[in-house]
Amino acid sequence: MDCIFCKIVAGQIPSPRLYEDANTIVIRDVSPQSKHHFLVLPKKHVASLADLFANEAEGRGVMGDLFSAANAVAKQEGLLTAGFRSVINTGADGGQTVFHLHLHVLGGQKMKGTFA
Ligand code: DGP
Repeated sequence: MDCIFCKIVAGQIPSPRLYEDANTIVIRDVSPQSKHHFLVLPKKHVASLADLFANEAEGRGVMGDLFSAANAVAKQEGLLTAGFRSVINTGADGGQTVFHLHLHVLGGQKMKGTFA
């Protein structure tokens, strides 16, 4: 499968890992939209949030993994007290450009605006 995030998970494309556990890695976004901008990726390929919940139990598990990793990396990078934003873009109208599920974690500055 030609998936850039699968290649990062497999180590075929080098990308430093800020955090890793059994099911998840966290990398820096290549095009940061805030002072800190991380991407939380499930190691197992799933295209999007919409696809993930084709299996309800698996969906619940993966979302728990992603938010647990997001919180861990926010703590590690010193964002917990000041706060941060977490975002998942889903599909064309959601602005998703890479079709391997990922959770954006943005912080290190006061976020403005919320929606489009
Ligand atoms: P989204 O629009 O939600 O699908 O966000 C995809 C994000 O992925 C976008 O902010 C840029 C980032 N990105 C794309 N390619 C790469 C890459 O090769 N490495 C890293 N670290 N980030 C990437």
